Amino acid sequence: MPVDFHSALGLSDASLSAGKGDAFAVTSPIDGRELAAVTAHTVDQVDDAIAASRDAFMQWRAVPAPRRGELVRRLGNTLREHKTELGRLVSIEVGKITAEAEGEVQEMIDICDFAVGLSRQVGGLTIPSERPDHHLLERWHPLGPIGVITAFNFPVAVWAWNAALALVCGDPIVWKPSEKAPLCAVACDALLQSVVGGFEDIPPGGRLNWVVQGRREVGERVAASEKLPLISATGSIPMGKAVAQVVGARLGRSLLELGGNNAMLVTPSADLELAVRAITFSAVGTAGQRCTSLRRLFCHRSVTDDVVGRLEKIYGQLSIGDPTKPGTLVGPLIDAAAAVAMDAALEQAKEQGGAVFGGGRATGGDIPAGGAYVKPAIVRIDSEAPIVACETFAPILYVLEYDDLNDAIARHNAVPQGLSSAIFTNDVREAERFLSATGSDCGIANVNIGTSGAEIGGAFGGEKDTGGGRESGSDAWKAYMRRCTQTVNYGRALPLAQGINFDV
Ligand code: UN1
Repeated sequence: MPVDFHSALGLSDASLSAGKGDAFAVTSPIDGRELAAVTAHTVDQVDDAIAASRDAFMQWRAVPAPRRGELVRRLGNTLREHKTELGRLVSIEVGKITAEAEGEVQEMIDICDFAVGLSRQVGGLTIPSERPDHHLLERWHPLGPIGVITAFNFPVAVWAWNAALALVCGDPIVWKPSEKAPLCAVACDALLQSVVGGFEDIPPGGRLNWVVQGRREVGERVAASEKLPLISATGSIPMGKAVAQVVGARLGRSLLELGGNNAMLVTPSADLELAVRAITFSAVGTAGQRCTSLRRLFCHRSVTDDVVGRLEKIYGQLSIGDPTKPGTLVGPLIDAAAAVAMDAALEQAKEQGGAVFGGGRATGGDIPAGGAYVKPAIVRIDSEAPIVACETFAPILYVLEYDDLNDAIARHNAVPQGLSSAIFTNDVREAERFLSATGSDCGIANVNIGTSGAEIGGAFGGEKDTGGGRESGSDAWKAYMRRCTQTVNYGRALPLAQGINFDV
């Protein structure tokens, strides 16, 4: 067992080699060291998992929702107990700094708490009927097993957003994690299983979550299955388009969380001290590998030099290196290919007239060999430059100048993606313009905070190429249930709606 100290998280050899397909190596982005070998699941095994999830659904749907919430309460408690270990595994497997890795586990705990409360609130409306002695209402019923496809960058929280809601909504889960983060998936599954074990209302198979490991073909099998009425997928825009077509062709539901190209406006009245801190967290946090990472910064011409000057000073002092070391703010990119993609984007930016500060490899000092450590980059460039419309999953911040707020908002919205956005201003007119129907076209719009780091209480997701899905808080749970409109006649006559007369 290579990751010896994680036995508490269920990372046994048996759980890593449950698949009967090819083995693939899991390496740590910290230093390239091999952590474990994991075997992929065959498509037959995926089918078996889906069939088992369907059987579990037939039972779990009948368990009262507040009892289902009790299971999620226990999951939240075990996550509290294992926050440090699971956070450490997140750091080791995907390279997040400790604070962010533990923050990700906290996000799991938060969504569990939210879902527990929800388990007593997944009710529907009672609607006035136009007919006498009739009762018109809507009820929300469990939907079926849910297929969840996740990305490497939030290897535990995104599963939890889906799983906590799905479980209280009465739906088991079939989870295809990123092949770059299979260990996190095994650990989450084992933690859930540890509470499922002692739970009284569990279906006979003793399971509510199935992890299917592997590459694209495993995800494709999950997406194509008619037994999974909802596919919740997080990842790239091309992946989402492929999933949407497969799921749409079988008239399934998809909940897509795809790329972002998030922007912030800094206006003349902004508190620049606050703005610069928010920009730094959003642009270089998670080494720029959040779908909510800040990528475009629209500065009013009167403040651009000041903002850029402050940022360059901070960027010059960022502690880059081993994410598990206290004090590190920027860990490695997920792999060497991500660093090459960053280099390529910066090259294109230069060709398109950009002036680049930073970029390139971070080496020397305590920076571990074998990882893809990069220096975050700031690029002053014209907002019309084609590279600005592309999401590169790396810490590149394009700084774009504006004179007129309405023009800045138009340029802000002129990209294919529509996830997260922010404005820094102390002018209520500017803030309200940005938040209004004629302002930001994103799923998330903030005032005086950055684009990343959303709380779980609001619905999370975005418009346009971001995919339109909403996960986690608010009424996102509705995607995981089916709505049933019901009319009950408790009278002795049979009045028809719309006053239709149909005497026989
Ligand atoms: C993601 O990058 O896929 O708002 C999710 C945030 C986090 C979630 C990001 N709560 O940055």
